[in-house]
Amino acid sequence: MKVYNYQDLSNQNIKSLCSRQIEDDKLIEDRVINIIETVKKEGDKALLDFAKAFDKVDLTRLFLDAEEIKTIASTIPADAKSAIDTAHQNILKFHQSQVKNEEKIETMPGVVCWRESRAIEKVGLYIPGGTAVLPSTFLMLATPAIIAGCKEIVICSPPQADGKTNCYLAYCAILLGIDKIYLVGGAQAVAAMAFGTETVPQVYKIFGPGNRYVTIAKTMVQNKVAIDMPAGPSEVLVIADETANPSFVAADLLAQAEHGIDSQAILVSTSNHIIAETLKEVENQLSILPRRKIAAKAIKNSYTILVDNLTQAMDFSNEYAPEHLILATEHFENLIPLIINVGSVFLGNLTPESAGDYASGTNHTLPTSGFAKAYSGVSLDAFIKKITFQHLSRAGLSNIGPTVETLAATEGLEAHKNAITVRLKTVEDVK
Ligand code: HSO
Ligand code: ZN
Repeated sequence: MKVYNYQDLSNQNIKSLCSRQIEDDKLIEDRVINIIETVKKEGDKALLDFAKAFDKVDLTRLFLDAEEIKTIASTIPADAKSAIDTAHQNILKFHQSQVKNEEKIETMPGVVCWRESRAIEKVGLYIPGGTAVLPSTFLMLATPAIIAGCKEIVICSPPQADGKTNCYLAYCAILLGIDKIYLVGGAQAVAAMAFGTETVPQVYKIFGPGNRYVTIAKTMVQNKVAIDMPAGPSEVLVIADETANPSFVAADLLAQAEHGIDSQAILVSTSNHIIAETLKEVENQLSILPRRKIAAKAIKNSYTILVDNLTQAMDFSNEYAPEHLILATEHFENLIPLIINVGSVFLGNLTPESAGDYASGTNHTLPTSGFAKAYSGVSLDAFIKKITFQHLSRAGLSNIGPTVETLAATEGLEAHKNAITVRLKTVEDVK
C-alpha cells in the first residue's frame, strides 16, 4: 500500500487519486452487444444456449418452481438459516421505517397539491450465483421490493453446474414468498429482463450487482428500462485517528479487498503510528485469509494518506465519494456534519462495514466509482415512483387564475391561458 502525505499532494494528484481507473473494454462491450441482440432475436433458445456455453449446464427448463425451491431450501444448515432470518428481520424493520405519507399542502387558498407513492409494478432483481453465494443481496433487493408492493418481482440468478440454485438463495426465496427463480445469469439475464422472452417476463427496472458483463449490459439497456445505478468495483475509505484500533482498521480494509482484485481499500489517518501499525496488521491478517491472493492484489492497488487533521480527512473523503466510509475514531460525532458524498457510513471503532453488508438493516447496494456524489444507495424509494396530485376549488381557480393567465400570455401560449379563462368565466357567471 502506497503512503502519501496530504501536504505534498497537488490538486491534480488528489484528482487522480480519486479517479477510479476502469478502462473501457471494447472486447467485452462487443460481446455484450452480441448477447443482447441474440436474446432479443431468439428469446429462450438464446438463454438455453448461453447457459450451456457460459455456465456449462444443459437446462431443460429456465426456472425453478416452488416445489423445487422448497426441496433445495430444506437442505440449508440450521446456523445459516437462523442468520438469514435475523438479517431479514433487521432489513425488514429498517426498510419498513422508510414508508412515508406526505402531507397535502395548500399553496394558496383553494389550491391543494400533494404526492402519493406507487410501487413500480414489475422489477427484475439480479442475484449473482453459481459458485459465489450471495443470499445477502437477495435479502437487500427483495425485501424493499416487497414492502413497496411491487406486483411482479423477477429473480434471475445463474444456474449452478447441477442446473439448480444453492440452498441459501432457495431459502431466501421461501422466506420472502418468492415462488420462482429464473436460472439465467450474466448479460443474458439483463437482456431477458429488459426485453422479455417466452419464459422471462419483461420488467420496468433492473436491480443488482454483477460482473463486468452484467454491469455493461445494464448500462446498455437503459433506453428500454430503468436501472438502480451504474456499478463499479466495491470500495471503502477508512478515516482513523489516534483513537482507532489498527487491527480493526486492517480487518476492515481486508474485508473490502477480498471482494475482488479491483476493490479499493483506502486509509486516511491523522497518525503516522496508526498507519504503520495498520500496515503491519494488514500483512499479518492477510496471510491467513482464504482469499489472500485476491485481497493482496486489491491492497497493492490501494493507498494510505497522512493528513494533518480530521477536517482534512473529510475533505478528501468528500472528493473521493466512497461507497462505504468508516469513521474509526471516538470523535465521529464531530465529523457527521462534514459528510457530503458517500453511500453508507459506519460510525466508531465497533462498527465494521460487514455489519451493514449483511445484517444491521441498511442496504448494501450502494453507489460506487464516485457516483455517491449524485446517487443514493438502494432503499424503499428505489422501488416506488412519486406521483403529484392537485385540486383547485372555485376559490382556488379564482386565486391562481390571473397568475397563470399572465404567465401563459408571457410565453405566447394562448391555449394555456384559455384553459383558465373559460373556467374563470363559468365560475364568475355563477356568482
Ligand atoms: N460490500 C458489498 C456487499 C457484500 N459484502 C455482500 C458481502 N456480501 C457491497 O456493498
Ligand atoms: Zn462486502
